[in-house]
Amino acid sequence: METKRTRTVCTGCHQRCGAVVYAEGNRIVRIEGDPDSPYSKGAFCGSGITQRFIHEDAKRVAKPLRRAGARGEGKWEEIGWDEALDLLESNTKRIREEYGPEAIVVSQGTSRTSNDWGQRLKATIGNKGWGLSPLHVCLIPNIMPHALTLGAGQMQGADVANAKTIVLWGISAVSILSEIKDIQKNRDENGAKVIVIDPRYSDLAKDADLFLQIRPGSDGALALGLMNVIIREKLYDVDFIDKWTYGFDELAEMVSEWTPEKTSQVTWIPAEQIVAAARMMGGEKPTTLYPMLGPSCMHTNAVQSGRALTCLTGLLGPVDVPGGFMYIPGAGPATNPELTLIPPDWDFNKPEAKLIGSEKFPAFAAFGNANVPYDTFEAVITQKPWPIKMMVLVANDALNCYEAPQKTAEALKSPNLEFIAVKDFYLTPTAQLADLVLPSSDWSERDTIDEEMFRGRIISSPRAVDPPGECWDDWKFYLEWGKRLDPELWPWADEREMVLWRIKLYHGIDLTWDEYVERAYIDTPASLSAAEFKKYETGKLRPDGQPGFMTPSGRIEFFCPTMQAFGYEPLPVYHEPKESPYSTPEVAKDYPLILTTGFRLYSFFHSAWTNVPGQRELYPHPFVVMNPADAQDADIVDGDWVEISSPRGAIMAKAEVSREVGQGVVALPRPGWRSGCEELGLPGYDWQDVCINNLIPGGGDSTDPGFGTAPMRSTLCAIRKMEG
Ligand SMILES: Nc1nc2c(c(=O)[nH]1)N[C@H]1C(S)=C(S)[C@@H](COP(=O)(O)OP(=O)(O)OC[C@H]3O[C@@H](n4cnc5c(=O)[nH]c(N)nc54)[C@H](O)[C@@H]3O)O[C@H]1N2
Ligand SMILES: Nc1nc2c(c(=O)[nH]1)N[C@H]1C(S)=C(S)[C@@H](COP(=O)(O)OP(=O)(O)OC[C@H]3O[C@@H](n4cnc5c(=O)[nH]c(N)nc54)[C@H](O)[C@@H]3O)O[C@H]1N2
Ligand code: SF4
Ligand SMILES: [Mo]
Repeated sequence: METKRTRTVCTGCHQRCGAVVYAEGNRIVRIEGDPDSPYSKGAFCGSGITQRFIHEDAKRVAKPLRRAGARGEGKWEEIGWDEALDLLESNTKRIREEYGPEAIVVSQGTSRTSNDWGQRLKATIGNKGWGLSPLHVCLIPNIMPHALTLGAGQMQGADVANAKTIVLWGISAVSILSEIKDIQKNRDENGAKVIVIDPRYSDLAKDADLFLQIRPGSDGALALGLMNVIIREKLYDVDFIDKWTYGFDELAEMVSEWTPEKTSQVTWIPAEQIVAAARMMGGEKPTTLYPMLGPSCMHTNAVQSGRALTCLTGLLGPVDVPGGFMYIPGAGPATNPELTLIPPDWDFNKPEAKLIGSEKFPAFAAFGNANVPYDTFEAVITQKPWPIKMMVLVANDALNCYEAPQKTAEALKSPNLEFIAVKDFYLTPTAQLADLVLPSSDWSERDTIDEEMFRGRIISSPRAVDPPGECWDDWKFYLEWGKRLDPELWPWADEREMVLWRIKLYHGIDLTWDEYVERAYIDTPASLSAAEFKKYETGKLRPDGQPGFMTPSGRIEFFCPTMQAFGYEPLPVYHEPKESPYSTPEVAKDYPLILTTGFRLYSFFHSAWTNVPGQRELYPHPFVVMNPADAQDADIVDGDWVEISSPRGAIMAKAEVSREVGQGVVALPRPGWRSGCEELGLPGYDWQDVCINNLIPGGGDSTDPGFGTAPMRSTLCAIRKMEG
């Protein structure tokens, strides 16, 4: 049989590695990394390669399923897409008519390839923004400080290939696999230094020149302590600070109390390491900070920690130079108003915008443009501030995703929800509670386009094989649902037309489908502008063409008046996590260990793929990493089943006893091991028994004050050995 070769893109995670897929008929026979990809340069991981299994898996949902018994009973009837769309259309129209569009909440998990089409669909219903999404914990608390302090539309700006000092701050090797080659090359050829800041001695730490093992949730304090040394030792560029920053004197005064000794007490990092790190960052420049979820996304002090880190970037300036923090105009999340149908001046904080939680968490409404998750599930139960009657969850296993899943479950089981639809690959715990389950196609099976948020380059993504059964990709799903609601807003015949229309709209580039496929990696004005530097001098960062940054003062704002509008201090003040040995010693008596949850593994993407043998074999069981001293205290040895409890609840996992975490700190990885893997004879687990979010508080005062960020990476827990 003839072998067909297709060059496309793996969207198995946010790396977007270039893929070459070989197929015989509709069967994938081989997958390789594409050496021509400007990002991944041929790299490819085991998780991406198991696409072959996912494509063939007979257990995938391959046809729309309508609930046949009671909700959650597990009885289903296969139906066609026409009937499925009839159900969606009639429920959308009825509920919108009776209760208003805000009674319909459409959710979406982490960034996929259809984010902006999802927004268009929501706007077609009458709701603007993201609907529901884990944006309160996933990177947006980090993007907001980048916007406010540095005036940057995007978060990722670390030029690791050219920096002299690279600071990998709460980021894991898993999420930057495709950039590791650049870092290694830079070290080998240019002698670049690498600093890793993490509570875990991670794979990146193993290769670092300096590893700072930080107490979870104290990153803001570390940034202040580093700035203390940098300012005291004058390791900054005086001209740059004078000309391009705002509030330096106030910042300098504030950090003066953050001596290495005080910082050491708060962060648990030895004072001499803090001094050494500050000297390395301030000495061998350009220095580039590469923060991800660790420091400033999943803590009650998330936004202010993010502010402290971005102030450090400003202090270490100049920025927008090779090897520093780069500005990529137009590379932010897809927000073109013509596509999303959200007017550019739309105010998500006004009451008419109808976002649940916007009054309480004004910063989240402004930057997340979405309903606050916990408050939304509560609103389903109470039907206040307004009734919520319908949920459509696309690529979002809500029960495994959001904090306090007990609340999510109560909401999804509530009779108040008159209609629930879930679009996924499998009958996930969330899908099992639905009225309608819609089958989905994966990256090798769809004709769409990469839409990763941060890079600005077009990466074409044609299908290598046809999807099984009646699986539709999310683009087609939004198109067909949209057509039923307002065909004028959805005039395209298919996904290919949508792809080409979008490229024209976003980048002004006219392509035929064949050109799109053939050209593969296409530069756009946005990606090319990344090669221009010091754009703040030439006026290219501001729409008014004036020199300066996109902040109200036109400067990098150490002192940020806008923060006050959201209820925060204008300087990056450090606040202790709301639950910690210092802020709640009474809780720490019963729950003495600091808990960080959710670090990524080489296998699995969030709760997906624990059924896939090629992925599951690396991590057969749920596990928890704990220090030998803590294990010994509790009479636990490596491999024991243990119970991890917090004031919210308890879950179980196998103890992995290791010095990877320091004494007093416990780390639980992200997956929920929800599906069994028959091929390996390994079980699946209920979310009630193993989902890490059972331990995390939701709602009330348990979150970041302006953002609603749940403390997934800094709370308290206890561990005991399980009987038998
Ligand atoms: N405690 C704790 N909780 C966390 C985190 C943490 O670190 N700690 N991380 C948080 C973060 S950053 C995020 S982004 C969220 C992510 O949360 P989610 O994005 O909700 O992740 P999943 O739970 O895997 O659910 C995604 C579902 O989408 C399906 N899927 C995958 N690709 C597609 C597709 O193309 N189309 C469709 N229709 N379905 C698809 C998968 O099978 C899976 O069931 O989790 C958050 N939750
Ligand atoms: N294989 C795989 N890849 C993924 C994902 C996945 O589920 N699986 N998820 C994707 C998504 S949605 C996201 S948002 C990204 C996340 O990407 P990353 O943020 O890079 O990944 P994580 O491993 O979640 O967290 C990074 C590091 O933060 C550390 N950390 C924990 N608590 C703290 C703390 O208090 N301070 C500091 N400084 N560090 C801390 C963890 O130990 C971990 O090493 O990954 C993406 N890539
Ligand atoms: S899953 Fe692996 S191959 Fe696919 S994009 Fe992510 S790192 Fe690349
Ligand atoms: Mo995320």
